[in-house]
Amino acid sequence: VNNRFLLVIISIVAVILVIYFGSKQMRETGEEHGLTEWRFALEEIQDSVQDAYAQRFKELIEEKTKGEITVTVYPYGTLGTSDQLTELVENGAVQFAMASPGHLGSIIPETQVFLLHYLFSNDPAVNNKLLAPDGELISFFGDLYRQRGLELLSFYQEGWMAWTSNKQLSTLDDFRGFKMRLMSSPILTALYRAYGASPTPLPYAEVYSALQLNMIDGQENPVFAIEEMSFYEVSDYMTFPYHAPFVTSAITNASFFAALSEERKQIVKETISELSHYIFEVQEKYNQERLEKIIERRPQLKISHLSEAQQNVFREASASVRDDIERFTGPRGPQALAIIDRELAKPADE
Ligand code: 6CS
Repeated sequence: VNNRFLLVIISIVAVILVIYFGSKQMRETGEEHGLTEWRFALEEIQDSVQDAYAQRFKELIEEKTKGEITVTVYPYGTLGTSDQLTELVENGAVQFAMASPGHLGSIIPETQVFLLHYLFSNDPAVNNKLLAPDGELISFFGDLYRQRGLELLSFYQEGWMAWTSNKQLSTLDDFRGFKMRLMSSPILTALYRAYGASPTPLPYAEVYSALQLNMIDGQENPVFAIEEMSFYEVSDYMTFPYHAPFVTSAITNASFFAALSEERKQIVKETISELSHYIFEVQEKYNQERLEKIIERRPQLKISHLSEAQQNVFREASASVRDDIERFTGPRGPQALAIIDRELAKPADE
């Protein structure tokens, strides 16, 4: 009787293990195991730039696979914070997501080079070329993402970040003791500390109420986000320092991607390449239209642009962080920086 009991227990455990590992495998390897729904998780809400990217991705993938694959888009707030979305892709529960360097510092520290101030060109079209899916940066970072079980599909910009605040921010003096909300990557803390501010990392979803309750004095984000998250309602000033565009990456689970047929891989790559041009135009349009909306809805918001001389003060104050980049990124950070500098120094038509 005892032996029979043991056998039953062993069989039950075996069935549970097979179901568990089978479904894990299926989540990770996708198509070959019959996965016909691809999940795409965003760090932003509906009608954002990331949503426009994912919705177009959905349309193109469903069209190109003749409906064999459906893509379900999960906007911010439905599956977790930015860091949690990256984890969901790492463990295969979600196939695609956006992952921004602002939140990737502890996972892929090298991505923090994108957060340096006054690194990019003043011309967003030049930056778009630098970040293009067929560019050197994608293959360089591709290896680093793969080490984390992630396949890097693309980098793209979502527009210049503006500061919104409860006081005018034009000088280093203005930042003294200023409680600045930042995304979670450590280099951002170092940059704002170099300006004399008191950096406060917080998840995106908590920024509005933190501004409203005066737990923070300001934050930075692209204009479309300032509009759709209503940050302008709880800020008196909006300043354009032209210090950094918001950069993000589109990612997928590496073993899911590796298990796709060559044809499906090609479809994904082709779609990503089409999206590079599309999203550049969308972000320009959204940022422009929503700035108009903000001005209309809150005429008392004081909007200013830092002059070149004012920008230079911040450029110089941020240089110490750039010089110390390896401390934040490890040895491959300076290599990434060298690629960026080299590409940006090339004449425009190359
Ligand atoms: O500030 C943030 O945390 C977020 N900002 C934008 C524009 N997109 C996602 C990101 O997590």
